[in-house]
Amino acid sequence: MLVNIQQEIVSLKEELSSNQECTSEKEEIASKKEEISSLKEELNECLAKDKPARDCTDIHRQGHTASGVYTVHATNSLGKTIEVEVYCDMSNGGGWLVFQRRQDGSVDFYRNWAGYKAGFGNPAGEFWLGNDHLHELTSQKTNYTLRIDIGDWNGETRYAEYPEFHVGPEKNDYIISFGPYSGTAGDALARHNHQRFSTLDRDNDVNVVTHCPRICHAGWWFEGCYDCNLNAYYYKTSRARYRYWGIQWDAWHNDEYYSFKKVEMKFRP
Ligand SMILES: [Ca+2]
Repeated sequence: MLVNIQQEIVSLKEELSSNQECTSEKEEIASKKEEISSLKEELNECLAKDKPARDCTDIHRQGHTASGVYTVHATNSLGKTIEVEVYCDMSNGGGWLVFQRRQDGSVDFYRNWAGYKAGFGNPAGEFWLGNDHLHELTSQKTNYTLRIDIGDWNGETRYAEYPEFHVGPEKNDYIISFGPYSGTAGDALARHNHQRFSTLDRDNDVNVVTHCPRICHAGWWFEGCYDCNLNAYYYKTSRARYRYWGIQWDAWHNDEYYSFKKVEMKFRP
């Protein structure tokens, strides 16, 4: 009897020790797996460093954490790689490619089709990046998020975000498209989803009796005409002199004579 028990103890001990081996082996495998995944990450970062940046998220990944003007690469309609100077906003998680800014009225935004196509102003100040670049840059990855930061004359700022942001090619009049709203500014852009771009010399809006760009003094994705008009006249006060001419976001300060103080439009993957 005693011998049996002793034998059983020995066999249990053996089993235990073999299990411990098993456990330590598992631990070793797990640690190797971790090592491999960290090496993979390192390799990817290294490869990304050598690749030209396609947007501000690539710039951010390359280790640039200061907001400012950077050069990104895009492919134009002829399939040629081009360099584009953009402003990268590294706040709010970083990697935002800014394509529009209003802040002091130093740049005239009442431009024709060619002006909006090519872009105007300076990325470090007030500017429009250009509709061709918007099409090229938003076509590179499948899901860019559009973010709009707006500041009023009381010093308050609010934002609106829309996933799946894309701007179509010139042959379709730069149709804008995006997904559902989130944010704090309210949704004043939904009405403009899938609209064509219109300028003072090209009325592509859906309002057959009104020339929206002229009435609203802007180049924009007008519908018939707007719930927001962010390229309008810059007033150095909250009160617009002319109705519809102010920088407007109807979901916040819903007043046809209101005009906002600061706007930035940007996107990132
Ligand atoms: Ca019209």
